[in-house]
Amino acid sequence: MGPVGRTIATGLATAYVLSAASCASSMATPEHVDAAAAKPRPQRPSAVVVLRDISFRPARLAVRRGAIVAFAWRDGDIPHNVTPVGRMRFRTLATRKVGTARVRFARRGTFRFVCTIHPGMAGRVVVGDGPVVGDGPVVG
Ligand SMILES: [Cu+2]
Repeated sequence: MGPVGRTIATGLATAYVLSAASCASSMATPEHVDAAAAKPRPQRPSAVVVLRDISFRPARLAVRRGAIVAFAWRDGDIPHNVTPVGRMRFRTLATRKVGTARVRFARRGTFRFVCTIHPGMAGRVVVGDGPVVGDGPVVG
């Protein structure tokens, strides 16, 4: 696993920690985690969506307004893109096989997206202000 892979693995672990903390206690804030990490990374993602097995994992994700979501391509030789559909849009992430791309969600609402190459490969990010919105754990 190279440096990039390690970075993603760390991001994933952080996302799961934040997710678990949100369920267990409102005392555990993302600020505490960031302070412990002590890494100056302004674009640090709050959550990671992995593109693997011709699917977005997780396919549904709820985040707080302003959260940065990293999309990580991890499907070997199978290319994917992230193309917004519906009323709420964000920038299209072009077709690729490797790497990551970060998106900051500054507005509230449900952002739906698909991979235009693979029918049925779809996901959504629900952005809100409250402790729980949408139908997934809140992170970021
Ligand atoms: Cu695809």
